[in-house]
Amino acid sequence: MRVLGFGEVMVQLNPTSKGPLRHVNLFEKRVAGSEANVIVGMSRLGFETVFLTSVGDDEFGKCITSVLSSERVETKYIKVGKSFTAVYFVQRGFPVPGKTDVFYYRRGSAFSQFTPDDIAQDIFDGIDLLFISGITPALSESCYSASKRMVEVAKERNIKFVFDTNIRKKLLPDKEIAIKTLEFFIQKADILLTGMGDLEHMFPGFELDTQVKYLREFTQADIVVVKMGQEGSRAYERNNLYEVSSFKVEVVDELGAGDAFDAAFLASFFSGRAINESLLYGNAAGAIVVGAIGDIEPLPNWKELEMFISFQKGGEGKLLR
Ligand code: KDG
Repeated sequence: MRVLGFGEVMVQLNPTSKGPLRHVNLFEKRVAGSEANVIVGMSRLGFETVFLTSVGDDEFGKCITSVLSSERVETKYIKVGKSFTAVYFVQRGFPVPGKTDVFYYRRGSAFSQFTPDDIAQDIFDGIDLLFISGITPALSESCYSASKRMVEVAKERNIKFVFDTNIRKKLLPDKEIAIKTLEFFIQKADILLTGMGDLEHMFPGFELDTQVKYLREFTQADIVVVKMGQEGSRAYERNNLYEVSSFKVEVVDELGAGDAFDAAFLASFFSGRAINESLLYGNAAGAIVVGAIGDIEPLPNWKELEMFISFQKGGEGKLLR
């Protein structure tokens, strides 16, 4: 199965210490971006992957392309744009201990200028699945139009479309604008992924089941998956509800957990596993990724997922090495 992802990839500057950035002196440089994280995750789980983005004609752009290609992601469609490669800084453990904040330097970036005309038509050849998240259409008007065109072409070609609402409050602070920006994608998704924070942003103050009911009114998706962090995950089919609880682990870096979940859930589901088993693998991948720094680096392969799950199921006495 061949999977295509579309979105912005950034250089992440992640501090080596916690606290307000004004007092942080050392940062580690990594590559991250929600959609690319998912695609790398699926590549590690054995899927053929292709990524469409635009980077600047600069050192960070070269770094991004090289990281993706080292993960066996097809990078030949990556456009080198006229503007710069986006960067973001992470602030860890402040002002809410255990939580992470991000500061973007991405407005006007090479990717934010991506237009529908930048989509090579042959990129869809042989593709079975398109993955986009709510970050991409929120970046600029041209990114919105390009995302929409991607979905339209996918639909014309009977390619399955998976959408993660993935709301970033810094990009979509207003509830009405969030819904308006995401509506088309929510509607067209064959599988819709979301999280409790996203649902609360779109439908504040309602019970989870009611929020999902409202979301369902917008979508044709057969499955709506809700990531619930420490509480696990759920999948709503039209007439069935599945729930799998989370694994309890120490959180080192919460960034990228949702993307890891998506990658492992989708990889499991499209490899023919049952929905509840796919939720379990998604939860496991999320737990593995929060246990180490970086979005892409700790994404697990099948062997690592199995090893993690087996240890969690009381395998403490087992030898790891
Ligand atoms: O999913 C984790 C990402 O949020 C992050 O690392 C960067 O893609 C990103 C974004 O737009 O926030």
